[in-house]
Amino acid sequence: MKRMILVFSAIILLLIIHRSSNGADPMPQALRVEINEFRFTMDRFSLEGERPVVLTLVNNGKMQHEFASDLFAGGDAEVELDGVIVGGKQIEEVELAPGKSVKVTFTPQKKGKVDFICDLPGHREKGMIGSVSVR
Ligand SMILES: [Cu+2]
Repeated sequence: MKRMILVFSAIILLLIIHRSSNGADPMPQALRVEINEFRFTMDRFSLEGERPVVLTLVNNGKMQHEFASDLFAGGDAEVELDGVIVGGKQIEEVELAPGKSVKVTFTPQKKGKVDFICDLPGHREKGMIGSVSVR
């Protein structure tokens, strides 16, 4: 009986190891980008393609800013603000009022370098540009 329990626990252990290593439910990549006048605090970063990303954007500035990018292209994205979640395809930009933060969940579809900018008039020219490299 003792032996059976031992074999049984070994099987359970193997199942657990197998589950955590087969990549069926990968841990999302968490990322936080703060925004102010006129920059993104993190303007260069890399992500793994085809693995979910939770991107938190925080507008610490005194003006409206946005995060516009092709990074979200080609897949589903979910935007969460104040407990409200809006999902959809073809999200191109997220605009934030001063003091607001938002969570964008998406999975990068294409590998390579993708830029992001604040597309409000004059903001990109003042330095609101960055790039992500998707591996
Ligand atoms: Cu801006």
